[in-house]
Amino acid sequence: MTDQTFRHPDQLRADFSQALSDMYRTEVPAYGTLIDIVGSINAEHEGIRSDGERHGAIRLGTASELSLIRRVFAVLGLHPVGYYDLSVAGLPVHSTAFRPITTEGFNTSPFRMFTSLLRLDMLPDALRETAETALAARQIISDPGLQLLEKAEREGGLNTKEGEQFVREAVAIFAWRKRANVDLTTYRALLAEHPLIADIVSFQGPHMNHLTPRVADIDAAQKMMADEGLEIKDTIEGPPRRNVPILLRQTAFKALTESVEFKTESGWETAHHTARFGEIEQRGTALTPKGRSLYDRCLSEKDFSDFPDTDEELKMQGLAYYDALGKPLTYEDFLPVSAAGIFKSNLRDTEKAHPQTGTGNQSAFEAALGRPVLDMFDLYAASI
Ligand code: OOG
Ligand code: NI
Repeated sequence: MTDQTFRHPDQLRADFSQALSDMYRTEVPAYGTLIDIVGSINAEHEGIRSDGERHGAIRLGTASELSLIRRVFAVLGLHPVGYYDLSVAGLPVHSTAFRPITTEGFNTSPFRMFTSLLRLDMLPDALRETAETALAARQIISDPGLQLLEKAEREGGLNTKEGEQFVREAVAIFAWRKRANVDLTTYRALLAEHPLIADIVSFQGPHMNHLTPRVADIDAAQKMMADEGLEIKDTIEGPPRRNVPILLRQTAFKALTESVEFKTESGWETAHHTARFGEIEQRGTALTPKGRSLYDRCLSEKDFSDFPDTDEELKMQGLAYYDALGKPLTYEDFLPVSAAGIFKSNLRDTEKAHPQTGTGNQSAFEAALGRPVLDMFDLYAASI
């Protein structure tokens, strides 16, 4: 007899988040150090939702990869929220954040995945063809993974055993693969155009770029990271330290240099790639559209003295969301300017070589995704 009870998507996501963390810990040992630091700080604070709260970041190459990942994530109760245009910062990607959209979902497993898609339209013609050929040659999900995905879609869920297999196959999509998908000359040409392009196009799959535990006090964590000898970014992205934390503050340690094998006519040759790192985040109160425009203005003027810093004022001026009991809502999303800073902290000096910026194309992103992204403000407003 087979088990016909479906494992809940929130539970599958909890399994997925834990398995990704276990994998990343073996792939990027400094991430283990980060987990230990964050664990010791969070143990002294109340109100952090769960020990296991974290987000990941992945970068996809094609529209069909994005639509496939949207389907895989739907089985895990992860839904696309928001459109992030990184081209304004000169980066050839645009993104969304896959995340839970209900309070129960966040309580069971507060996992998010910042998901970027390469803007092939921003590449010069010759390189675009090279990239398209390399990307067309890869299949990022295994055959058993695809069969389970189709079964979940057909039947409306997966039982415990199928769920376990599906989580294994889903995690495998984001594993590091040492062997490149292109030869060294092609890799170097992609790298010369933009390191982000090389990172997305050159490999057999979309390896996870970083995994980010949520910490209760990011300033304390930053200091402990430095004490542990991790090479960290010099600035914390987002708002300054305040009495009432708002939105999101983030910092990262510098990317590792990893060896990669490139195919030659007679075998394999080794070279190095630098892309994967660890990040920490501290989350504060979600802002209303009015609060968000004030934040954006303060950020561009680099002056937060006008931003109220008590719950009473934030509430009275309609700048932040509070629930019926008066408790602040946590910001569950990301910030485009901070995201650009996180991307760039690991792209060394490429800005000078690539000053050209682009414009967003949300409709192309949504066409690739296969559905519109959800509006974060609608979700916050609906949950109070
Ligand atoms: C994503 C960078 C953005 C964040 O936390 O804002 C990001 C990437 O590097 O792929 O993860
Ligand atoms: Ni991140």
